[in-house]
Parts: sequence; structure tokens; C-alpha cells
Amino acid sequence: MSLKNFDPDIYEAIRLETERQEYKLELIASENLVSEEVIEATGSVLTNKYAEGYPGKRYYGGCEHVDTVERLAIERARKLFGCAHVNVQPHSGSQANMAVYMAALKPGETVLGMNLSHGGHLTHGSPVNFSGQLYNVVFYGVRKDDHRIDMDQVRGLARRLRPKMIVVGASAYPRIIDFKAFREAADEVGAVVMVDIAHIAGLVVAGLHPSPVNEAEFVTTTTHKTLRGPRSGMIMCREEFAKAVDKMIFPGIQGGPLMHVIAAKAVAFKEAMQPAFVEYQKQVVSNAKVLSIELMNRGYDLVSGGTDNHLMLVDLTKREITGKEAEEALVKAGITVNKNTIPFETRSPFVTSGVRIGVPAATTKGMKEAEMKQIAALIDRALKDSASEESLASIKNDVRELCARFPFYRERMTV
Ligand code: DSN
Repeated sequence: MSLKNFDPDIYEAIRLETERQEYKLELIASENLVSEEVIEATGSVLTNKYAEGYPGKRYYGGCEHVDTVERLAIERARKLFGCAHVNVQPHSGSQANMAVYMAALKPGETVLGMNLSHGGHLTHGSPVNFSGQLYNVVFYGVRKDDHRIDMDQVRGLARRLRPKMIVVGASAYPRIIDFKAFREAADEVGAVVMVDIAHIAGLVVAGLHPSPVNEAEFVTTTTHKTLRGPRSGMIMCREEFAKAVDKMIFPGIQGGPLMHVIAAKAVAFKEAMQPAFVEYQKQVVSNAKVLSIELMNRGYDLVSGGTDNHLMLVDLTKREITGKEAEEALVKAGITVNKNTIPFETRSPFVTSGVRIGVPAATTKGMKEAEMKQIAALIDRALKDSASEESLASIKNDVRELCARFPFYRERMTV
């Protein structure tokens, strides 16, 4: 029996979500659209298999084929990132980070992490997250004048507090991160470095952002953002930490690996090895640049005055609209973004003074510089006319027309 007949409610929700992804403009910086091949692997019978342990050393029989899958995923990831050891089992970025912390730190030890409201991440020490509850996390941030990471502050905190670990990486930072500078700051005080490249992993693979692999003991990532794989996580580390990391993922914090997702990661890594992937990432960077310039030309302030990567943060402080209102207006206009705190934020995280905009998904659909100019105009119209339901509905039609020119999951919609 098909899903459509057995469970029409779930079938319909999936169909509507496919339609949303097809006809709305996806500008959430952490999202992307995976290939049919990645979907096929994710939806495979590998979901049935228990494979606790690692290839060749499992706690269950019948693992010969999933061993092949996991070995390929590991081999491809090692080649792609040029790292010594890889664990492809983390179910998510959060679990990847948790495993590294628990492998390298004892509860209560001091860690430096980037302030969430300056662009950091929940798992880099936020008090509402396990990372902030288990460890003594002290935050560094960006400078007030140019919104670049304040390395003087990082060095100063490191010298004063002598942390065991410095966590590097961000979820809303539009500039290149200087991993070497963090390495030097850590070496001065004998700290280890963990870099979370979840947002920029695709750019790193394509050589469009420096790689932290030679600068950090640990590198973590999700696989579904610019890397364009299934929703999941991964850890890379130096050989000396391989055992500790593997033991912490399993049996430390996870049980059976999601072998269907590991297969999909392997497929995505193969895709990332193709020359077309580098071209895609170049287009991402170029699209972000054009969109940022077009927005600034329309009078919008961008945090740090622009972008070097796949995302930008619009600072709405001087406009009569909050991040929450902007998100709501844009969503009504068919443009999906998320409200976001900005550095030195004065509003609550539920309201915020910014919106984060990213181009990885739109670029995957084939949109280029010309479409970015169109998108800037659509965003501008929606923000200016946020109080008019009629205007927002008309922009939504224009967005639908734009998206209709870039079919991606069209065939799935007729299933
Ligand atoms: N929640 C992701 C993001 O949107 O950046 C990070 O985990």
C-alpha cells in the first residue's frame, strides 16, 4: 500500500511541504535542498539496521553492507576535508559538539565560546543549553565598530582564564574566520581548539573559506547546510583523539547509528567531490555578495557592512520594524528567513533587531546574480509594505513566479 493510501494525513503534509520548498523562496541560511540521490539513500532500507559499534567491530550480526556504507562515508569525508580521523555517526551537530566536549573536558572546566547574540551557537555555551550548564563557558564576541571577531578580547580572556578549550565557529557571522589566530591564542595558554564549521563546511571543501583542519584538534560540522547532505553531524579530529571521540559517540552518548543517513552522507560527500560542487559554492558566495550589495544600495544596514560567505545579517535597528515583524512579513510574502539577534542586541531573542538571510538553497535551485537583484527588490517591497496584506499577497505571487522558473522538486509533486 502506498503512503498516500495508508496515511493520507502525513502524505498530504509531505506534499504541501514539497510545494512550499518548490514555490517559496528559501533564504534560511542554514538550509539547503538535497539531491534525489541523497533522498533515495535517506529513504532506504538501511533504516532497519542496528549497527552499534564501528565497521568491523559491531555488536550485531548482518552488518557487512552497512560496514561498506560507513567505510565509504569515512573515506570520502577524510579525502574531502583532508583530516586524520572522522566519525560519521553523530545524529546532529549538537551531538557532535557534545561528544567533543565530553571527550576533551571534565564538567566545570573553562571554555571560551562565541556569544550567541554576536553570531555564535546555542551549543557553544549558551546557559539554556547543556554546553553552558556543564561547563564554565565565558564568551568572546565581535567588536562594536566593525563587527569582526575581537581577537584582542579572545587573547585577553585566554590569558586571564586559561581555558581548557576555545570553541570557534558561528551560525550568524558573515565574515571569514581567522583560524590561525585562534590556534595561536590557544597555544599561548595550552588550550585545545574545537572549530564548528557547520555553516561554512561547503565553502571550506571548495576552498572558498580557509580550512581549520590543520589548526584545530577537533572540527565538527553538520552535513545539511552548505555541504548539502542529509540532516546530520560529523566529527573530524587528530589521530590522538580518535579513540576518545569514537568512544564518546558510541557508547558514550548515542546508540545505534542511523545507517540510512550515513549512506546519504556518503552520497553527499561524493557529490561534494565533483567539480560542479566547487562551481556551486562559488555561485553561493557571488550570490550572497550581490544580494548584500543590493540590500545596502536600498538603504539597509548589514552587520559588518556586508558578507564574505553565504549569509548576511540585516540590522533593522534604524527601521521601524523588528526582526520578528520582518520575518512575519517576509513569510507572508513567500520569503522564508529567520529573525536573528544582532551584535549588542537590545531586544529579546523572540523579537530581535535583525533578520538572517542566506542563499545556499536558492543557489541550489539555479538562481544567480540577476535573481539576487530581483530578490533584494522583493524583500525591500515586503519590508516597506509589511502592514499591507494586499501588497504581501502580491509579492507572494511574484515570488511564486520567480520560483516557478527554477523547478527543483517538481516531479515529486506529481507522485
Ligand atoms: N539552527 C542552525 C542555524 O540555523 O544556524 C544552527 O544549528
